[in-house]
Amino acid sequence: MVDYSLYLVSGRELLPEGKAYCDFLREALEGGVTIVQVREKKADTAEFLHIANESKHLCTDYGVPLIINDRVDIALAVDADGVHLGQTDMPVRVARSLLPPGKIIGVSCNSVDQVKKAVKDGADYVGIGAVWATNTKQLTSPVLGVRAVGPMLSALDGTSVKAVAIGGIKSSNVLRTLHGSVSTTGHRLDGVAVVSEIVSSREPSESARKLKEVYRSWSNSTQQLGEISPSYTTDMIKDRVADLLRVVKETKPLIHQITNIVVANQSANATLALGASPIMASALEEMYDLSRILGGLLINLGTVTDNESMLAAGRFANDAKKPVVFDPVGVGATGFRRKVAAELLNTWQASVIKGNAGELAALADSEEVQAKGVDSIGVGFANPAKFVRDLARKERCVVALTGAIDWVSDGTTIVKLANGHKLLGDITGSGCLVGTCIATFCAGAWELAKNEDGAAKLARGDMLIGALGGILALTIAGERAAGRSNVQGSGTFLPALIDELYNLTPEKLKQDSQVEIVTV
Ligand code: 3NM
Ligand code: MG
Repeated sequence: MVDYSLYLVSGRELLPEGKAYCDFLREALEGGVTIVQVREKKADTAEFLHIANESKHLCTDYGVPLIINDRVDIALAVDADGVHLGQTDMPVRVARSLLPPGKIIGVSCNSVDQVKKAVKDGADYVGIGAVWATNTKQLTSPVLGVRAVGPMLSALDGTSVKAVAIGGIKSSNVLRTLHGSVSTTGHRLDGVAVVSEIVSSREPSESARKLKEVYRSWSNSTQQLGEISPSYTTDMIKDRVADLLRVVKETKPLIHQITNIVVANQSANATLALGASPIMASALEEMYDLSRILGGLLINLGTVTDNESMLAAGRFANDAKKPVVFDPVGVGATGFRRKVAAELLNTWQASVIKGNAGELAALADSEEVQAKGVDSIGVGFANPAKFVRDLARKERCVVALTGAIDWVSDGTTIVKLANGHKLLGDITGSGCLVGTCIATFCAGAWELAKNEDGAAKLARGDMLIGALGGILALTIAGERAAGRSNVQGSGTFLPALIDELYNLTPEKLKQDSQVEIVTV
């Protein structure tokens, strides 16, 4: 059994000045690298052979397999454990026929078709990349993004072919990479491959150790989203949602919102009404500081002018294991919004994605529901329960589909919520207010879990309950506001809605909520 978990690819040109190759490799092995590939793009044959020999001795000392990039002759000459082949290198079948039995063959893949072909050709593992942008290699194919890895892993279902991701993987994004790179069938990566993060480090053993530690805690974690999740009952959901409102009122978490000009004021008021504290900040320079103190982050795509801040805020929030709620307002409306949303979701891991049918259909590349601007057209999905469950599995987070009926799933549990009132559709930004309320309840969930070990998680806390709580709070407040005798229409409804959020109690929330757990 080969351990692919921390796959080091060499790149001598990246060594820090004065660092000898053999010292570097020994330190990296000491730090826990589990497999080594010697990649020499500029060396002539004699030099390549020399480096391969030195590497072979060191790897043998540590019991770590040695792979040679591209050159089957060098692999044979040093009795390496295998070769790694690019798409334009020697075909797998030819390499297999030249190598002794039992040698490892890996193939670089940039698409599902390439993975399928590698499997058919008899590869032992695939290197999936480039997952992130990198300066280490002149890329010949587009950067994949984390979200493209899952479908490639699906192509390995039912085979024994292993997979590592490569390209721009650092200690700062390795958990995001591992968490995001899972197929909807639950197929995960077997490891991560890195060049610069270890090679250009002054302390390669420390860099390796850090990466390995993240991999270890992630692979040991049992609470993977969509795999094993707590089994909920409707009473449990109602109790936990009520608890979150209590926690929000007690702890007054800071809710950082990068949102649009249309709803900023009412979103800030809704946050305050729930007992939390809003900050509507969007300057790039303050994103880091805010990530240290916030309880929840909301990123709302309503007016896209702050993409750099949105990227940074989400990364910092992931790093601090805080909830990130993404509201892809009008994402189907323009190519630009689609592009920004994809970039955001490839960079950080959302904890909750909430949207209407048109928005979520656009995110999921589904033709089933169309949108006009920020509004959905038509009756919605034929099977909304299955839709949210599948999108949650794909995006590796909780998905909330809002409408007359709201559907929420973490990829395992699917919950149907029936609260709400028509007047919510008659004011602007009620969907955005749902996002605000979800971020606020998720902050409550984070608060409850902040001292738990979250080594393998992108956000601490039960984000399913956070999402349910946010939706229930707004829809129940909407019902209560609409029932007030002084509410004449949408104009008087909005302040009444804020009042009802202000007066909402854990008891009212529990009493009014219409929650149903469904299966597909
Ligand atoms: N292969 P770093 S990306 C060697 O996409 C290599 O197949 C890639 O280096 C591929 O960890 C890459 O420094 C370079 O970004 C990875
Ligand atoms: Mg090659």
